[in-house]
Amino acid sequence: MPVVDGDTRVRQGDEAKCFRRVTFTVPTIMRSQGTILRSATFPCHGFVRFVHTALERLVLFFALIPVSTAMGLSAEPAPNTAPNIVLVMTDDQGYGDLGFTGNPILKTPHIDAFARQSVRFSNFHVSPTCAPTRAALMTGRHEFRSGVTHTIFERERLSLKATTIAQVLKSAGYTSGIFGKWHLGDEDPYQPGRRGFDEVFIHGAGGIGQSYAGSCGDAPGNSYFNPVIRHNGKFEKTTGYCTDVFFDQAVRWMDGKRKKKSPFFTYIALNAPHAPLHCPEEYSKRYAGKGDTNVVRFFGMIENIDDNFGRLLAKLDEWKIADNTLVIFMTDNGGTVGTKIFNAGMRGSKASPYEGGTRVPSFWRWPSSFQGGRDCAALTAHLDIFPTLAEIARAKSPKITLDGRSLVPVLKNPEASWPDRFLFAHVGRWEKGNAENSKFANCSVRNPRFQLVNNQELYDLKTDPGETQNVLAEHPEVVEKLRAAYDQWWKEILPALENENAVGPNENSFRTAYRKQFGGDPGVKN
Ligand SMILES: [Ca+2]
Repeated sequence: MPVVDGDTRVRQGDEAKCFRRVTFTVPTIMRSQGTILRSATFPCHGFVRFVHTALERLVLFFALIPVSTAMGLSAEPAPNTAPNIVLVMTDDQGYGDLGFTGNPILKTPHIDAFARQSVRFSNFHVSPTCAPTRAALMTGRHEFRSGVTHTIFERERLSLKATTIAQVLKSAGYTSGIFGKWHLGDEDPYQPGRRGFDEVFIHGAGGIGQSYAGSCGDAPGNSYFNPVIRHNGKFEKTTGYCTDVFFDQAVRWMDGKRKKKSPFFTYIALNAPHAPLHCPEEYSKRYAGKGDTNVVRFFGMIENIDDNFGRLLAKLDEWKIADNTLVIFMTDNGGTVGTKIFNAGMRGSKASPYEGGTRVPSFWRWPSSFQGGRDCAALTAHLDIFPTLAEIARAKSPKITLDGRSLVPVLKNPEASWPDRFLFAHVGRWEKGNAENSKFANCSVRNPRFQLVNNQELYDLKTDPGETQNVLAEHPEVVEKLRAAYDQWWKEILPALENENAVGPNENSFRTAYRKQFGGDPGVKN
């Protein structure tokens, strides 16, 4: 599978040069009920770009005419305006950490109600840890292809050659905002403001208050209550609990955008309920006596998320934009604290290559386009979000080889044909310099039925979803196919691991920026 990122990047100061070798795909000629019928690819060279742009506008003009109208038939009820997109992703909340999925203690009434209105992907997978999932979500490609093999030590940096979904949506007239956790590089060139996001309201590193050697670290001395947030490059002191702060800002920002009637992409990537387990007392006390201290706080953090999520949905109703807004709820890796209470029968948790490490909830609601209240058992993944959003937004997409595929067919019909596929999971996090020796360390490859773990365990997920019986010896032909796919994949990704020998700065990048803005660290007089 060729990696063509190098042909598609457009960096500041290099734009003219890049335009001469970029190939754009105009994804839509006409559409019917939101489904792209065919696409056309136009090479774009030098002055030809002007002609291309004019042609593209003409094509997009016709693309806005529904097929039924163009053919003189009665108009379909499907919306012609691009939907708003709101993606909420929580941190370290597992599949079982919801009332809807069967948790016996936790109360999540708003997310549960939302799930009942949604298409629910019941076999949806992400990466085993935080930054890797974000890399795959942003690019539609396995995170290793963008150099992300860890959550710290510069190995969380998303390659500057990568194209993000925010960049692609911009081509369709979207404005994008990120609220919460970026975790794909704290140095300025890697920040979301340079990767397609117009509004950036984030903490640093993988969590509020974190600090590691090198670039990865949050504002010095930061905490979950009244956190300092970096807002479009400048630090701001906020008031309140982090999750409330992120939702508040997202709602404020969306309010401004919806008044302008321009489509927006809101990416709310919470740091909660990731440890440290700091929770507003009013929430933790709801679970007093129902688990150990960590469980009590963890569930309290999730119920706080649930209240905020309900508040967000109520705003969409109040603004009368809920019908044409795609809202997605998901989490970023397998369960953590909550698995001791309920893990939905799965083996493994965060940072594990088994089901419990990668299978997460994934609920999608877009009332004006597809019917909710249905389950989809197709083997799906975070990799699929990029092509799905690009198609829904009718965006032009750079000619990139993606690992994901559009979910539009199964959103419209959860029983639609969905060809078999392989999904690859690798926990990464190997010792520096040890990538080549880590091929079979904490990894799995799967198809819709079988999962091969660490090259030596095979599980039949159809008959054994808890992965208790190694049936490797009974299915040599299955093992052979999975191994061949994995070998090919590993061969492809090794050359892309560009961060393995990266050297970070002597000081966390956020700390440097903080000191520059305020003239010193917190509590230090200058
Ligand atoms: Ca996480």
